[in-house]
Amino acid sequence: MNDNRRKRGLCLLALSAFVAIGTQAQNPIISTAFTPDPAPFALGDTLYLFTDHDEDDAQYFAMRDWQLYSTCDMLNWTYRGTPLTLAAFAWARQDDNAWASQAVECDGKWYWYVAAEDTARHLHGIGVAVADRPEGPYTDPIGRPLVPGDWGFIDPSVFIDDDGQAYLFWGNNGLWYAPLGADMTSLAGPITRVQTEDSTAFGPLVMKYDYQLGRPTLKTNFEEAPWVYRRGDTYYMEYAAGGVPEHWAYATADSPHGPWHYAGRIMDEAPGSFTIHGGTVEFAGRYFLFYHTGEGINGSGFRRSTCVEEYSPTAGAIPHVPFTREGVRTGIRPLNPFVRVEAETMAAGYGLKTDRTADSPHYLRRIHNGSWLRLRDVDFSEGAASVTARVLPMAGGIIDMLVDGKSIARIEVPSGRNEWTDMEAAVGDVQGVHDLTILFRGGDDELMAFDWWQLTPKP
Ligand code: FUB
Repeated sequence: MNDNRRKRGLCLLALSAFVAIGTQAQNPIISTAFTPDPAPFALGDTLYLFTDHDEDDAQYFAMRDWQLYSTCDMLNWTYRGTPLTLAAFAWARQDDNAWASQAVECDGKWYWYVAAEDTARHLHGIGVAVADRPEGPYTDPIGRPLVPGDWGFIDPSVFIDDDGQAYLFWGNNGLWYAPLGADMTSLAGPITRVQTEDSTAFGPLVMKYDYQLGRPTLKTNFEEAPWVYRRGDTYYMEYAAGGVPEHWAYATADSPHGPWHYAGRIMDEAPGSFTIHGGTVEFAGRYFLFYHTGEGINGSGFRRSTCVEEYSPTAGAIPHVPFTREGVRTGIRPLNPFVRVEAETMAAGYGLKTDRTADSPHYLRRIHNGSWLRLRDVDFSEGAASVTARVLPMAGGIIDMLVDGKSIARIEVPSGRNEWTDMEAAVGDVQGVHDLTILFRGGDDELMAFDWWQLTPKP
């Protein structure tokens, strides 16, 4: 293929992604990496999103580390690094088994519970890593699995009750729980197996293949991925149900010890993915349900992406929540561009990757001709005089900032300096709240890396 045809092909691909994703489209909410098994945690005005990580070329479960994102507005998401890898767990098999996780803050410390393969048992068990900040650094304080490997010991969900007692739930085709010690890194009581082969507790039994028995058998509707929380006096357990492909269901109880009562289906089978995993979080007085699908660009059942929907419970009941492209329609607050905005903050994007480190600064990389990102609800206020962007020039190119399809600023990045540089450009007339698209243009090679940008207000 000659150069012009290839360039035209690339531009058409970028344009079709732009059109397909649409102006308001939110889902999937992360486009720079695959982000299965989302586990949100709200603290103050920030919602942290802990996710697993499917490799870009995964053909089966290929998961080596865990990632962190955050938002203050529910529209724009910032990559906060890859703070935890299998290397933190000396007892774990160091290949592709960094499975589902959940993190919580408790008394100023962050506890991240993960499933990884216990080398002593050749089965997944559950580990815990601790940090002073959500971004880490995380260390394994006990140097062994908190829950040693066994059949079905995956998908930890941590829950702290109103009286301060924390519990760890987990399980695949079986559900177990145990109280956690005050240190959050020990078990404070025996492991209890919950009776899940009960249709009033977790929904009608279904035919599934039993790997231990080696044949299909009538089994629990509870598949995996418990997600436990309390609202008022009611305890909720959301979970992946029905065998594969999974749908999302829930049960309620009057106590964390049960008995659980099946309460219904929340979501249908996830498009493009035989698994579904996530959970509800309350943030800024609103309810958001996170889950994953295989619908990201180049997505599949092993390359899954986080999505989110908003819903309103009715008298404590969770409604059936449909999958949408739009996701969250109304943000919590507009984005302030007059303070430094990380380049890795976006509502949607195409043709971009982030670094894969725990240590900031984080930045956007693999920027090519036609790569773009979009921010929602940017508050230009009374207008901006100029924009500063910190970039690492490579082949060089243009950063074009567009509002309502019109260019408001054009930052020309020269080629070849290969050191972080602050570039400036004038900003045209724009006031009030608008979506902002940042489009990168240039030649065939990698154009630059991009760290942050910031507007200066009109004097
Ligand atoms: O991501 C690996 C596994 O797939 C999780 O542990 C399950 O919940 C399913 O999402």
